[in-house]
Amino acid sequence: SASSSQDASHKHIANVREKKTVICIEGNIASGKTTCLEYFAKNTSIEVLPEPVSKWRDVRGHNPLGLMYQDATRWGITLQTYVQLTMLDHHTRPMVSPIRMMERSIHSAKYIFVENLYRSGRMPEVDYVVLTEWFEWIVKNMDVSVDLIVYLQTSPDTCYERLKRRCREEEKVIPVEYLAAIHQLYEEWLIKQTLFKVPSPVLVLQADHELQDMMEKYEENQDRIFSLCN
Ligand code: DCP
Repeated sequence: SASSSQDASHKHIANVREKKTVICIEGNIASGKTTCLEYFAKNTSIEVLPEPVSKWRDVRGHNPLGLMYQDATRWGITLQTYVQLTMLDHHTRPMVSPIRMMERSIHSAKYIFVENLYRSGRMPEVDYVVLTEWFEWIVKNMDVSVDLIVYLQTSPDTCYERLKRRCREEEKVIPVEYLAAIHQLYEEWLIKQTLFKVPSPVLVLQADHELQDMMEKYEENQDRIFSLCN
């Protein structure tokens, strides 16, 4: 009806007008993004949004993350459609503080994870195309802009060790080759910048160090991070 389409366009304008500074923490699986977010949640007053992985493991009693790791060809689009929705939700939420820090982004969901499923032959082209249409519509019509990407750069072997140590049930099937493929895509996207559009400046932090050293590194870089996104 006319009134509901008016409502929809009103929502769009509200979404686009809101001024916000958004920092995304990017990096491989088990690269230490959660620790980084915890540091900033504890030591600063910025808004911190962790990745909604608990939702991906339980949406009304279903576990699309687990299903994807069991049969990526069948369930990849199911998980990635839901990831895209939960990321859109994070990007468009009203700001409660002038600076927001997010774990990953709608951009890496598409450019890294969907791309990896497709390139490795585990996502049918029709699924890839439908997700791409959704993604492009969102980028065009919604504000999913980012002001700074902090890239936690690790070696796939480090991530593999951390992954085994944390022992998340769904992830037991992940081989080091999978982490190497994700790493390669991250490097092409954020370092070589040959893959897809990079939505913001990138700060690279070497993140192979132990937890305590990483905490110090975040402290050392805190001012730099905030000044880069002004
Ligand atoms: N995942 C996926 N597709 C996406 C995003 C994530 O398949 N678009 C998967 C990869 C992991 C799980 O979801 O198995 C959780 O994501 P992360 O690895 O980003 O979260 P972590 O908890 O591993 O991050 P970190 O260890 O860096 O804190």
